[in-house]
Amino acid sequence: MPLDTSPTRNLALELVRVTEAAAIAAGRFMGRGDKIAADQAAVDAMRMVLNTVEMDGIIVIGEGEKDEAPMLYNGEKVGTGEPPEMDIAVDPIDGTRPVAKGLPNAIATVALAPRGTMFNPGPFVYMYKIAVGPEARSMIDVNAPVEVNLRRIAKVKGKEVRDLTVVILDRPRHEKLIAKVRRLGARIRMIPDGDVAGALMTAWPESGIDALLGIGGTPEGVLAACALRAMGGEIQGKLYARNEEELRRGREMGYDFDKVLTMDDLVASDDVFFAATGITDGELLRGVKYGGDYVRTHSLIVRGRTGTVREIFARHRIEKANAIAEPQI
Ligand code: VTB
Repeated sequence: MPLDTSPTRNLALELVRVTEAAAIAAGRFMGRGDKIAADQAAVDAMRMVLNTVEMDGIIVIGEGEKDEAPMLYNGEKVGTGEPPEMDIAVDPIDGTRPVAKGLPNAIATVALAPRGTMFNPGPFVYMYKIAVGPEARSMIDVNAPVEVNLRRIAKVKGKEVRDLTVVILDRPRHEKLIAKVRRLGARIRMIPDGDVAGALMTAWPESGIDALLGIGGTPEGVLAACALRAMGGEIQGKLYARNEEELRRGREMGYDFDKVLTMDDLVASDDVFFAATGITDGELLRGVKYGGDYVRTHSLIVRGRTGTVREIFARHRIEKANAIAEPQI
């Protein structure tokens, strides 16, 4: 094996430059009310830096179809073309609306895993999700009633259900779920977007978040699985069809909407790398900050094989940051 394919190389250390670039590019658009422009800037910056990473990468999870957003395309080749052969999942901005409005918890994310190991959701954009941190790993079941999951999570954490805090995307489709969680007495942190960050918070003790529940994007599910695999947490998913037509199409294409997607289904390797950089301030990461002659970023990077979680605070020279991100205002 040539040295650069050896498992001792921590690609996450290189990936952080990719998410930093995307965050710096997107950060300029905070509160400017234009989520498409923010996304475009993040996508361009991400592509530029991804192409400098020594790897033979293929985008498997490109995110963007659902929202008709600018995107890195599924099947797009990135990297220098040298080994190792990797699958890539990207979400240049998880939380484009929060960026456009200057709301919390928008992040730029990328994950890598060996070729062929990432779940390919095809055109199916939604899945049920339940995610927890390391303490509650293997206590969850996406098919079980919410009360069963919450009781098990509370028990293993030595708490009451009312001491739990659950992240749920603020969507009309979650009305019943929200009502149930309220009846059970747990606290809810409703988020406008950004369920990758929501899932990661469960594995981040300072966040105070115990679980993520509800239906969110499939790309975000795979990204969260890559990160949680490395951080020792767990996510389970199940594809969600919006209508009969989608269900029929899925079946024709060989997708099983009843199948529980375990961590191994979502990413079938421990050799996974994940990086995220904050765009706007949140529980997990600080957002991009501008000084007179520098830009500051805050990132987290994780590697599955060793489980090392690193936080990286960086100062970038303003000229360099501007070269990455000159918004077309
Ligand atoms: C979530 C969220 C994303 O998509 O996965 C969500 O994390 C699910 O879809 O930031 P809807 O928005 O259609 O409910 C995003 O909001 C991105 O679109």
